[in-house]
Order: sequence, then C-alpha cells, then structure tokens
Amino acid sequence: MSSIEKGRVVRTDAKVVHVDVGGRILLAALRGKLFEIATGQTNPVAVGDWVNVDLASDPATLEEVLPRKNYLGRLASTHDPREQVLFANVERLFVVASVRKPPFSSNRADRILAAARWHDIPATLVLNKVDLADEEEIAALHESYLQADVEVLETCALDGRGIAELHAALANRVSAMYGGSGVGKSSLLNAIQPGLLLKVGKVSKYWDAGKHTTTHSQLLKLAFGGVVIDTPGIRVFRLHGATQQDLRGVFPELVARQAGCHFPDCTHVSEPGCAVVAALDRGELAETRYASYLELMNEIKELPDLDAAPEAADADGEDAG
Ligand SMILES: Nc1nc2c(ncn2[C@@H]2O[C@H](COP(=O)(O)OP(=O)(O)OP(=O)(O)O)[C@@H](O)[C@H]2O)c(=O)[nH]1
Ligand SMILES: [Mg+2]
Ligand SMILES: [Zn+2]
Repeated sequence: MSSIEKGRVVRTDAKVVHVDVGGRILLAALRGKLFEIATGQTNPVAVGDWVNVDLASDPATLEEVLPRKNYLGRLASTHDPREQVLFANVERLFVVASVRKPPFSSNRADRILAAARWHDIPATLVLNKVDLADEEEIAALHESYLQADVEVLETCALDGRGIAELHAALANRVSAMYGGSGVGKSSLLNAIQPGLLLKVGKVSKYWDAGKHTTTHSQLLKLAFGGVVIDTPGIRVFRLHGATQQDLRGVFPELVARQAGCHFPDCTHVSEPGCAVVAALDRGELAETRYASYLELMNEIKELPDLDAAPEAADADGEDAG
C-alpha cells in the first residue's frame, strides 16, 4: 500500500505546512528538492495548494505540489524581484475594502482587481463598514466599479447588512478574502459563521489604519459548504510579471474604449487621438481608476531586472505576516 496521500494546504509556516488529508490536519515538512526547482517564486507552496504527502516518515513530508488551476501572486518586495504566491486554486476572490476607517483606497483595490483579472480569478469588491459613510458616497463608489465590470457587495459586519449576500456568494465554492489591514475581513467571516472565532483587531484612532491582526493565511471550512481563505492585511500590492500591454487588458472600462484610439496599441498615457483620455475629459470614466492605471503603467516601466540575483527577503515582503 502506498503511503502517499493527497491533501490541501490550509496554512504554511517557514518550514512546515499544515495539510488537510481527508479531514485530518497534519504537519508536513517540505522536501528539500521543492526549494531547488527554479520557479522565480519566493515560496514553493501556498495555502490552497493540492499536494502529495508521504505519511511513512515522521513528520510527514510534502513530496509534490500538484498543478494549480490558478493562483494570485505579487512582487515579493521592493528588494526582491521574485513573485510571492499568496494563495492558489480559488474560484472567487473577495477584495475587501472599507469605505472609512481605514478610508477607501481605490489604488489598492484597483491593483488587486487588476491582478485578479490578469490571473483569471473572478473577483468581487466588498465595500465594508457601510455604517460609517453616507449613501451617496457609497453609491458613487459602487457605480464606478460596476462600470469596471466588477461585482460589488455592500456590507457591514456590525449590523448585518449584506451578510446574507456574502454568505450566499461564499457557499459551496473556494474563495479568498484579501485587502488592506483593518478593513474587516475576519469580522465578516465571523459574522457569517460565529463559530470561526477569528481574532479581530482595533483600528488605530490616530491613523485610521488597521494593525495586522491576522498574521498568516488560513483556509477555513464553512459549515454551510465551501471553504474560504482568510489572509493578513496588506499595505502595498505590486503586480509581478505583467507587461504594459498585459496591463492594458485588465481595466475593462478602458478596454471598452480602446477601439476608438488612433494607435491600435495605444497605452492611453500620452498618445495623440486617445479615446480613453477623451472619455475621461468628458467625465465618463472614474478618475481614480485611471490614476491607478497610470501609476501601474509607470511602475512596470521601472521594474527591476527579473534575472538579477535576488537579495534575501522574507516571503511576506513588507506586510505583517
Ligand atoms: N464600524 C464598523 N466596524 C467594523 C466593520 N467590520 C469590521 N469592523 C471593525 O474593524 C476592525 C478591524 O476588523 P478586522 O476584522 O480585524 O479586520 P481585518 O481586515 O481582518 O484586519 P487584518 O487581520 O489586520 O488584515 C475591528 O475593530 C472591527 O470591529 C463594519 O462593518 N463596521
Ligand atoms: Mg483579519
Ligand atoms: Zn488610448
């Protein structure tokens, strides 16, 4: 009888991985050879990965990471040009953002939404803490993302608004919650399933920012069917590996206008006869979205040489966990 079994990674630490094998969580050590495969990535295995584990050794060893259906990755850090794999094999990404405390960051949301599109992961924007902003402000945000072809949910983890909708969207599929710190990712999951008892943080009075309460990504089973990955809040999200032409394809409301541009490969930055800039001037596009796009375009130009030797950096870059 073979001692190799298939399981799903629910958490990763520096040297051990927590794997769900048939409902039992066991710790597996990473086989050294997994680090030797030149992938250009900081971590050979991520939460959500399906893996083969050898149960004959003690501790068990993680032998192989099975091919991924998809994954979300980002630039590891400003000092490390490799890709950090955040999680793998998700059917929907919930990009969670608060409308206040911390204030809504279109820049962060747009970067993550662009990356999700680039990695072919369907995404929903969750506008949380709707109890803290007025209706017009929320409606305007909501509208700008519908224009960007993004599904939007308005939620409040405290008074229960939108919780039934989020519950339905999470049921019977594999999802991930991702976004800034203190926006309410863990609170929303607790509201959906109180038994999860995830630790939630305080939002700092002085900075209106979260404090990195969740320190590691964790795959959770939902009692009503489905699994969800809770992740630590991030500060910066930089795309990894996308070219300027790739980026052009992941802002749907710009893609919808590009047939009208004078140059077929117009990047909508400074070319004459640009239909995107014309639409922007007429007030038909959200300026914040275009600003995010421009910033990403400039950043891609300045990316470090991917073949350069990476400096040592921890896998989670500049965030908490
Ligand atoms: N007013 C209001 N506060 C909320 C809401 N959702 C969460 N909070 C509060 O926001 C704070 C941060 O919530 P968390 O759930 O810890 O946020 P998180 O996104 O998991 O943060 P990290 O784990 O640091 O990434 C807590 O004090 C929550 O009580 C909401 O809908 N309205
Ligand atoms: Mg959390
Ligand atoms: Zn253009």
